[in-house]
Amino acid sequence: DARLRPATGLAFPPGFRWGTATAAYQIEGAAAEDGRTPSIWDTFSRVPGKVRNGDTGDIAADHYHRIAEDVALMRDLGVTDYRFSVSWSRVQPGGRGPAATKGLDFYRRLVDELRGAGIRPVATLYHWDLPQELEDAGGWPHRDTAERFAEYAALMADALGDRVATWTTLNEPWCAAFLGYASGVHAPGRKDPAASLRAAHHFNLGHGLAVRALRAALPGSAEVSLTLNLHAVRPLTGSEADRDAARRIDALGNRVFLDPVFLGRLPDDLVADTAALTDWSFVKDGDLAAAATPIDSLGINYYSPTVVTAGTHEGPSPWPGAEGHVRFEPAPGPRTAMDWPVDADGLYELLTRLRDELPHVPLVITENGAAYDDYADPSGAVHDPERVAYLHQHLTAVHRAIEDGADVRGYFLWSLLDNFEWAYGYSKRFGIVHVDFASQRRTPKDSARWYADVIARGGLPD
Ligand code: GBH
Repeated sequence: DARLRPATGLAFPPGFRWGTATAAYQIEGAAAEDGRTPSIWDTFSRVPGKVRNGDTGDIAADHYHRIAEDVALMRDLGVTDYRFSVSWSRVQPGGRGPAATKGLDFYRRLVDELRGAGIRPVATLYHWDLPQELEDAGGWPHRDTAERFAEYAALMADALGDRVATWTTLNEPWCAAFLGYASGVHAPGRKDPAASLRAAHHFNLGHGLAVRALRAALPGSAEVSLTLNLHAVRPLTGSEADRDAARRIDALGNRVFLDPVFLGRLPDDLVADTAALTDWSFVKDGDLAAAATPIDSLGINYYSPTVVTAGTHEGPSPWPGAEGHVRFEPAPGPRTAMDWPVDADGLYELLTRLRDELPHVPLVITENGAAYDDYADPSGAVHDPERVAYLHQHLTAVHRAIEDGADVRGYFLWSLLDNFEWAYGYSKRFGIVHVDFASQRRTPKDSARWYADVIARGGLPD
């Protein structure tokens, strides 16, 4: 490796993967081009009041038409990897049946451009944009959606398996199940806690069936993963009641996915805590074995910790059954523009917990980053000092976890570009590259230069 090693500061292991991350609906635009049919986010973003300012992903960062420019930005950053997601309804309109050639061609061109720039493509199959037709047929609470997802995974492996070796099935099934079907702040906007638990199970099942499909279609060298937004849960005090509140949120936020996927079982306490909502009879023989099909690494998205105490919170909440038992406490300290607390210790806590609980599973930070209101000076340069500080703190926490034995293989910064921030529309900017959404002009921020320097050194400066 010809890279400079830091003379001082914190060096990361050789071969560490340095990346940026995006998602299809957040950047691509071209919502109705080349045969793409609507996803639940196209529908949801048109429901008045659901997305700030009535924003949609119709145009977004117009990435669909700007592959060369956006890959060139990444080449300048020096990233080794790029994590993107595939728009299901672009490659398989309606979510079933034959592939759309033009949709697949777009991803082939993207991947070829990346490989030409020496950047490893990391493809996520599902980043929340279910084809609307599948939602109309019942969505993720409906078992058939898991089967459709596995078919789509097979289709993608056939189409791109010759040039993509790293695959992620789902991004953050917690958000998709509980923000989508329980609190309703994300698409499809349903407020049905019992349905959200069915959705969570069908995500686990769909993930496992997709892993099997990918394994069947791909050469043995393929790496298959799952990305979870694990919650770094802390009880406010050491009291038994607060620790029980933390246990509940750990079950509903973490173990609802970790236990099926890594242990092939449902947490007993989760089943007990949700007994008033469901008897879990939709879990069929063999489902948990399918969910537990071995994977090669676990992706973790981390933004901030979750502090809880015994109490109550209002529904419709994304924590089915916990409303009468748990109160969420704002963590102290500084906040990002999302009003999320800045607390890198939470990332260290998560990584060392996984080191202890899943000692043989390699870990990858598949998202970390922050929204801030950056500002341009008269020369046009875009400054984002808070983002640089946030990234520095969190990479320091990753380094500390690695020193303490966590097997962390890579870090993907969220996000390459300012983009469609879901229910917040374009009002929140997570990019290290500024996007002027009127002109689509890209301007790397100070944080982009900082990240390029980190990558070039293979670690953090002092
Ligand atoms: C990710 O989700 C998504 O994968 C990505 O598409 C998105 O753009 C990015 O993050 C930024 O939002 O109430 O203060 O404890 C983030 C999932 C779940 C993270 C809720 C923050 C609550 C923070 N989010 N969580 S707080």
